[in-house]
Amino acid sequence: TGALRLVLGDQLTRGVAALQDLDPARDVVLMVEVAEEARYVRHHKQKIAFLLSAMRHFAEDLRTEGVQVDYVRLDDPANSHSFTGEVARALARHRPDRLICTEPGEWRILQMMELWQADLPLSVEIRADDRFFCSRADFAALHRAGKTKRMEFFYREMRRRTGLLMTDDGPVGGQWNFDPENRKPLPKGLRPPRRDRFAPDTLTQEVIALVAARFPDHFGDLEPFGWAVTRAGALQALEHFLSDCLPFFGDYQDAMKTGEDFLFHSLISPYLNCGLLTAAEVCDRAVAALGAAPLNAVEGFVRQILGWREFIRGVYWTEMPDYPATNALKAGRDLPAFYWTGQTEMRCMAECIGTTRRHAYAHHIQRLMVTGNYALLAGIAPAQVEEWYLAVYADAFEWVELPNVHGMVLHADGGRIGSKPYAASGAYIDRMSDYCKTCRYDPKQRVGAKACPFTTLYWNFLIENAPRLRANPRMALPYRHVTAMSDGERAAIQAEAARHLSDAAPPRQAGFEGLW
Ligand code: FAD
Ligand code: DLZ
Ligand code: SF4
Repeated sequence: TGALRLVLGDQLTRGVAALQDLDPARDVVLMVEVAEEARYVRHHKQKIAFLLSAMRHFAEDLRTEGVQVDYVRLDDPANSHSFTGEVARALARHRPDRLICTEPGEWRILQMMELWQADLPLSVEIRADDRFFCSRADFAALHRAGKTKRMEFFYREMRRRTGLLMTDDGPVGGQWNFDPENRKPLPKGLRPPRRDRFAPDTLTQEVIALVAARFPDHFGDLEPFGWAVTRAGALQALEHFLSDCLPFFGDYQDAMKTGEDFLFHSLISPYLNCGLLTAAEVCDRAVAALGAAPLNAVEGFVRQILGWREFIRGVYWTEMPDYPATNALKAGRDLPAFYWTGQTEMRCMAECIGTTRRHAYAHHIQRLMVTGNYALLAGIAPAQVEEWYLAVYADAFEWVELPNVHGMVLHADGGRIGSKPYAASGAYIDRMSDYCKTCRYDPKQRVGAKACPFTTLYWNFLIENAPRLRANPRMALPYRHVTAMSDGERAAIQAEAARHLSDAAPPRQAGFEGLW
């Protein structure tokens, strides 16, 4: 055999680096389903089914093209269930002259690949992943030049480099960022469109049965399963978003509504992250929709992908491997059990955990301002929060999950991603959603029987973290309120917070796994 070309579950792009210069007559593409990847955190059932089905369809497409694919299934009795074990077995089967990989999305796997380079008796090439606008080397150079301190400046640099939404004189519309226009709650009477969901074909049904049998103790509903698992399906989902949702995407990007799991969001992150869509084509299509969709929507959407997604990845690779060990706010409480059960009287949390369980999806503001904000305010240990986010979302891979959770949400990195914590009380959730209307708590109350846990914990968070946050100029306003409180008021808040955390937010008990 010529080259053995490894394609991982999040590298399902025909043009991925390891497949460039493929010689179908001599080369073999290796794809492996291994339990180690499904279990290093216990991924949501639907996430596993999505990835395995997308992998199998991708392999089918390659075979149709005449490419030789060696595909190891999860139920293959000889499966060693690790990447390293399966690469070793494949080398024995094919005796290739070299192994070609694309750099992976996780530090953990890069370590693995570097061991292959050191230990295996053949040349192991790890190619840069060119599916991003900004390569790791480019980001590192920008970083050294001091241009990656804040997302906004990095984003402008990326706009200039790519020419997306640019004219000769500068940004289209004369402004880089239209975010101030993008903070509207959902008005009464505006119904989000029905979303395309994709009925499982035979192949996906087989995978669903496999996941049901092998991972019954993992979090999440397996069915109904509605994700696209092919490139054609992912493209259809993108077009559906562009025509039916993008025009409203900007205005209602931060809105939340009971029973509306998707609103105007694109639902494409699983496709982007596993490779069925590329960031470049998504941005190009969005820019082409300008006119049919207003500029604040198109710019807002492009910023998420060209700005945030690329910035987050750059931070991951420049800060690893030390990044997850930081804990700037010294948060150490256990993750409450209700993150896994959804059983809580907090309406907002029950809604956001519910959509997570049903779809392996929640939209950004739910992740940031509800489940994330609660974990920040309650002082949950970063590693436990990170494990949850990595497990429960179909789009979660460490390169994107970790900086979002550790940095953006928990401020555990001391400010690498954002200059201040996103901490907010129940008033924010009340303004941006209808959740509070049907909740047994009152977002305005910080103590007492109806005290909203977000509001109580918000003030408690400021009190507990005063030594660390008071000096931050962007926190001056909330700290003026804390200073204006009497000692008695502060003590009452702290007592209410302690009561909530011990009575209404107990951690998961041993033997609890059976519950879902
Ligand atoms: P849309 O709202 O339609 O946005 C379009 C696209 O922009 C997304 O598909 C995504 O590719 C990109 N994007 C938007 N925000 C971000 C961001 N902050 N970081 C990276 N890309 C972004 N996104 C993931 O892809 N994987 C994760 O594991 C992940 N974990 C997150 C954890 C937390 C705590 C938070 C606050 C955000 C996280 N995000 C993650 C970012 C964002 O919430 C999701 O990308 C988004 O909700 C996916 O849904 P969508 O495709 O409908 O997004
Ligand atoms: C997440 C995941 C799962 C559940 N299963 C597999 C698998 O069986 N085979 C595979 O190649 N990839 C899988 N993945 C995705 C990998 O975890 C991912 O490629 C690495 O984390 C690097 O980002
Ligand atoms: Fe959430 Fe508080 Fe509103 Fe209830 S009152 S939905 S707990 S923010």
